[in-house]
Formats: sequence, structure tokens, C-alpha cells
Amino acid sequence: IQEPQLQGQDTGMQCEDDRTGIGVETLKRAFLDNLFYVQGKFPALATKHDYYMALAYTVRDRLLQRWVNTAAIYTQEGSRTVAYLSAEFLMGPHLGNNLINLGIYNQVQQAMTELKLDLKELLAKEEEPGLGNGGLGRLAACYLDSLASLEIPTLGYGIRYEFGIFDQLIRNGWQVEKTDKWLRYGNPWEIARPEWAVSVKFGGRTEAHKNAQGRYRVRWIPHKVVLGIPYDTPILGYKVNTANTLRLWKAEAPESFDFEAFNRGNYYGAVDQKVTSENLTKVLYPNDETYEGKQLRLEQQYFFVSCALQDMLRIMLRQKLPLEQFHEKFAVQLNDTHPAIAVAELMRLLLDEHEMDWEPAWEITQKTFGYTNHTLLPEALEKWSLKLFSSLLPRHLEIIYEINWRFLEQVRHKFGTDEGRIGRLSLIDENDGKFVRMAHLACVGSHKINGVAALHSELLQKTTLLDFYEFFPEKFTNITNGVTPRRWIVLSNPKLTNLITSCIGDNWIKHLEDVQRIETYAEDPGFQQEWQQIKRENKVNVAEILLDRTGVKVDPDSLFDIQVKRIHQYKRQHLNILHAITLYNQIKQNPNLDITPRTLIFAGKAAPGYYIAKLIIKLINSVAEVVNKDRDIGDRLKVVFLPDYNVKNSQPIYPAADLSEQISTAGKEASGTGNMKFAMNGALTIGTLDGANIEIRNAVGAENFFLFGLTTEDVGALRLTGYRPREYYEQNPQLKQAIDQIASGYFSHGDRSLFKPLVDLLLDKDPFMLMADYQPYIDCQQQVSQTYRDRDRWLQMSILNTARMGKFSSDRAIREYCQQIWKVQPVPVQLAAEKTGDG
Ligand code: TH1
Repeated sequence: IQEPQLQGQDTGMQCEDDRTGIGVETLKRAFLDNLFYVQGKFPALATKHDYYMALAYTVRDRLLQRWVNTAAIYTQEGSRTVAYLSAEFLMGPHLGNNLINLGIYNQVQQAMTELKLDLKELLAKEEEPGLGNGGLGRLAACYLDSLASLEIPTLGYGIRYEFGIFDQLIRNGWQVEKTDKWLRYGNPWEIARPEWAVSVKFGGRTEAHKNAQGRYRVRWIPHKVVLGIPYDTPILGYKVNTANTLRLWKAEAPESFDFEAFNRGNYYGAVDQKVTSENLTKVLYPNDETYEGKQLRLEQQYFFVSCALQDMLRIMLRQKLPLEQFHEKFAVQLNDTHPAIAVAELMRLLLDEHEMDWEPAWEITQKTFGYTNHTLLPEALEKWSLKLFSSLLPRHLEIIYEINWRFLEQVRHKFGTDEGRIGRLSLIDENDGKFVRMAHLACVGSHKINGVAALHSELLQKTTLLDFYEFFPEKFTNITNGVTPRRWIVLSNPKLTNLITSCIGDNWIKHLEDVQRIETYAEDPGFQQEWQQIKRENKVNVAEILLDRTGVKVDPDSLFDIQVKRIHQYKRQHLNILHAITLYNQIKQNPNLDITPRTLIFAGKAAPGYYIAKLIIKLINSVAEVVNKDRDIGDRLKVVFLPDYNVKNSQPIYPAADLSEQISTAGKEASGTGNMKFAMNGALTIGTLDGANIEIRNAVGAENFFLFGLTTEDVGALRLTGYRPREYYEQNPQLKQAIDQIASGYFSHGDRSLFKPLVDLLLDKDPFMLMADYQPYIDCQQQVSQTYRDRDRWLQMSILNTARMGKFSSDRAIREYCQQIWKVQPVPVQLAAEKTGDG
């Protein structure tokens, strides 16, 4: 797909450096060399995995030169740097992405073919680092790609979970979780940096002491100390020499043995400390958008934040920068409130460890941080009980009290003593029990607060953070999410990439706005024909995957109607399944019905403790079982649940979709990013006026988007006037039939108790208003079916969707962060060879 660049062509005659050359012969030689010297194998003994590793090291060698150069230039220039703090980074497999960004995909493919190997098979061998739950973690990964591609000095800081998000199996229709042993066969993309380990304290108490100048300072005497070891992964930009760093921290015991215990003969006891310390970074909490007040989670958050800030201070000292310039050297972004303890930790480091006074320390802190809010759902808003907080972070609680006291003084100064307002703004929630409110800490400690789509940012200011908006409106802004076209178009959909590039060149990969130029072809029959052919081939590919993983055979000529995302009530996978049941009933009632054949594809994980979400998975599989084996239905309707949705498994999905399901209750989905990946790949969206759907519809044109459902205002008004879901059920025969079938055991071998909790919830409470949105959704789906029958119209709509998605590149989003929040400039990196002109 990509032509070689940055380096000269390999003529096969001149001798390229085995570690940097990108000619086919050099790549083959380097690959075999790595097979021998890294894996200790020769071809006759090598497994597929050995070949994958040899290729990964071959690619890594080509990254390292850029990585080392980048670090040298950043150090030499003392560049202003973005530090992106996130408890989750859902990077996906590295190999394919690095091949694309290096621009060597085609050469490597050829080299492998010449060695009688299949690059696709080797790519499939990579275990992806699933260090995130869903959209929030994947957004962080897209942003790292764009930051590197835009040549912005960046450090991503996070946690090196030993076990990432669980692997999902489906057994008897239920989700079963399996631990994700991603490090089992080694990770060729990371380099441990034990020389930059830091200590992190926990628990204990504080005391006052006099410093050398005779002034009182606070000292923290911890109960335990844990070591943080950084593991670095290079993040290469697209066709640039910039390779930034993702620095993930692993917890270790400061001493692997407790020698006192050892000498007492308690060998097993001696290893205890090692075990408990290492538990800290053992596993990712698999909850998307619901927090559990678990001690270990707060420990994880504080651990990686403290490691990150200490690391930044080390970098400043090494570059001989005074600490007063911390906010000039680093722009630190808080990816939701998970790293919000950073506000108190930076204060502690400046005050206690570097003896700065409160006022300058606070000014530096506020100028350093930006806070991104990703959700309005109340169950996701983190608050920690004072009991837990004070036992774990006693010094931070003192600092938070001081921040709060000073902040509330300012509030009083501005608004007078309005106790209601003060209670609502306080960093401490005293409503029932006492809690530290992390979003409040993040707001007060940051100079900018952003939501992730226009509607979400508006709602933040009008509802969840209204009091903060009234107090400092200038801090608030919106930056609509984006996704990287490198992974989500070029890597995932090579055929579409080639078609677009053959028409308009490849500039669009770096400047997605340019993809607009394919609009002139939207009605060109030849182009439409190729467009359709590519979609069909992508659907055939997914049909093969579905057959392989689920045993269900689907028709690639049917309409591929896809909903892939975490399973959540607010995302309403169960509304989609009500549509499936409705279609099923329509065919059963009229076996000769000429309907548009559809394949409904679902995928996504449920949090292991989220009972209703797991029941929704069971319902999807139960409906699938009945529908798929019903001979009356035939190829007109299929329902499939693809297990173990992750980045790797998602890549073939987006390019194969005709219809993208974005059907959350209005006001609940902050942005969504899957909606963008689908539309860029030419899927049409059926969706509500929620999150980024609104902006996607504005961009692609209302006539190219299937809109239905309540608006955010409707939802609020209906709630206020008294929402009675059962009335919709009683008054709508189709809906009643579908619900009654679920309740009667039609899909559960006569078991009436299985889905009762779900049915009762829908009829009595229906917190996400499926009953109200049911008929508008069904009607809109009918429109979809009609439109699909007009092939030319559909193709034109599909092409226009891709053409008009330029805004949703993460490059645009990152440019906005750079200008509005981080005030940071690109720092281009040249390779030494380029500088001397002998490359
Ligand atoms: C998601 C939002 O639900 C989604 O709408 C948005 O596109 C995405 O973030 C990126 O901005 C969130 N994921 C999480 C995960 C946790 C807590 C809150 C959110 S919001 C653990």
C-alpha cells in the first residue's frame, strides 16, 4: 500500500544496514538473522510464533533508530512535552500499525512471500495488549498515533497490567471470562528501564518537622513503599521520524525478600511482600463506566500517577530546568478522573519534597493540568470514602482539604455564602457518608476542562458541572473525539485505501479532510461498482470469520447490520434485539414476505459483575439460536454474536458493515468513536441524536443518516411528566408480542424465569426508554431496508459518508488539543543520515 520512503531503495547491489534498511533483500536477511539470534531457531524448527517474533524484532530495529533520535532531539531542545495520563491504553496489535507508519507494508509482505510465509498469518499471531475497556482506552491509543504523526513531543503514562481485559468465551449463550495472559510469550515491543525506577509510598501518617531554614514542613511516614518500574514502547508517527514513548509502570517490591522473615526461617512469609506489591499492577478493572470503590483501584491510580510525576521531575532535573517551569515543560492531560489524584500529588511533590510555597505550587499545578470528562453517567463519577482515602493517602487528604478550603473561600467571595452552592462545589461530598469527589478535584486543579462531543460538553456545562461552569466558565471547552485513519482505514481496509488513493493520491491519510475529493465520484458508475465490490469482499471476509468462530453461515449479499461495543443498558443492544424479534415475527406471520435480507452482528464484553448486561448477551444468543435454525426464515434473517471483541477482532468488522447501530438513549453516550470508524468505512448510521452522532449527521448530511428517537430534551420531559413504559407495551401489538415471547420462554426452551429480570425492568422502570423509542426505531429500520434495495442510492450515500468524515480524524482532535489546551508545537525529527545527506 505504501511506497518506501525515508531511506533509499534497495537495489540488492549496495549493502544496506541490516538494522535500518528497508529493501526486500535486506528485510529478508534481517528477518532470518533475528530468527536465529533472537529466537534461537532455524526455519526447519521455527513455529509461526517464532516467525512473528523474528518479524517483530526486524520491525523494532527499524523503529529504534527513530526512537533514539527523537529522544536525543527532545533532550537537546528541551522541548515542551505533552504527558497523557490514562489508566487505560487500548493499543491493539503493534506490528501491522508499525508497518503502515514505517511505510514498509508492501516490502515486508513481499519479503515474507519470498520466504514462503504469509504476512497475514504472522500478523494474526500477535497477542494484543488489551490494557483498556473500550472507547476511553482506545481514544488514548488513537491520540498517541496522532500526536506522533503530528510530531508533538509526547509521553503516554499508564499501567502495565499483567492481565488486561479478560478474554470472552461464549458457553451455552453466556459470557465466560478467561484471564488475558498477553505477556505469556514475551512482548517484543517494550523495553524495561529499571534504571528509572521510582518509589511510591502508601498509608502511614504525616508529621511536622523543621527544615534547614527553620521553617515547618510536612513529612509523610508511609506504611509501605512500592517500586515502579517503567516499560517503554515506541509510538511511531505515520511517515515521520518521530517516535514518542508510551511509558507503562509495573509495581515491584523494593526488596524481593524480607530478610528478617527469611532469617527467622519463614521462607514463604518472606515472599509475601513481593506478592502483595506485585498485585498492584496485576489486573485491569474490567468495568467500563462504573466505578467500584475498591482500595486496589485507588492504589493503582495513585501508583501510576506518582510514578509519572516523579518521572517528569527527573526529566526536568536532567535537563537542568528549574521546577518553577514545570508547567512550561509539561502539559499534563487527565484522561477522565482516573488520574485526578495527580493534582494533589504534584502539590505534595512541590511542597514537601521540593519545599516550594503553596501559592507558586498551586499556580504551577493549575497551569499544568487539563481534564477531559468522558461521561455524565452518575455511576461512573468516582468518589472515594474518606476512610479509605485517609488510610491510603493521608498527606493527600490534608492537601485536598487545603485546596478545598481556599477554593470555597473564592466561591464565597464571588457568590456570597450560598451554602447550597458551596455544598455542591465542595471537593468533599457530605451527603451520605463522606467522600472525596475526584471530578471536583480535577476541575479545580486544571486550567481547561473539556467534554468529548458538542452535545456532551453542552450537557456538562448545563448539568453535571453546572456550578463549576458558573464559577469559571473560561475553563470549559469542547473537543470532539476522533479516530486514527491509519489503523481504522489504511490497516483495516486496504482495498478501500487503494481505491481512494488511486483516485486522489495518498495525502488523505495524513489530512483526512482531503478524502472529500472522492465526492466527485459518488455518482460515477465505475467507481460505485468498485466501491460495492470492495464492500462485498470485506463482507465475505467477515462471513468466513463468523463461520469459523460461531459456526453460523451468513449471506454476504444480505444487509450487514452491526452493533459492536461494550454491552451496556444505555447503549441498548436489547433495543436492537427487539428489532430482530420483530423481523422474525413478520416473516413467521407472512412466510412469503419479501423483506431485505439482513445479518445482525453483535459483539462486545459485559463487565463481569454487570448482571443485566450479561443477561442481554444471553438474550442475543438465545434469539440467534431460534432465528438461525428456523427453516421458514432461511437467509432472510441471521443473528450472530461474535465472541471476544477486541481491537484485533474489530478491524475486519468496520469495513464490512452496511449499517452501523448507534442507538444509545439520547444524552447518555458522551461521544462514541465506533460510530466514526463505521462511517469512515462507508457504513450508514442508524442512530439517535446523541454524542458525536449529531456531528456525524451534520457532516455527512441528514439525507445520508437514519435518524430516530427521543432527543435529550424529550427524555428529560418524559421523565418529568411520569414515564410509563408498560403503556407502550400494551398499546403496541408488535412490541407486546416480542416482549411476551421473551417472557414466555419462546427463546429459552420454555424457561420463563430466565429473562424475567430484564422483562420486568423494561416494563416497570425502563431507565433507558426502549419502550418509548421502539416504534420510531422499527419505522426507521423499515426505511433502511427500503433504501438498501435502491443499490445506486445506497452506494452514493455510502461514498458520501466516507467522503465527509474528514473532521473525525484524531489528527483534527489533537490539533485542537494542541492549540486550545496544551499550547505545544511540533518538533520535527531528522535522521542523522538525512542530515548529512548520505542516506
Ligand atoms: C467512553 C464514553 O462512554 C464514550 O462515549 C466515549 O466515546 C469514550 O469514552 C471516549 O471519549 C467512556 N469510557 C469510560 C470508561 C471508564 C469510565 C468512564 C468512561 S466514559 C472506566
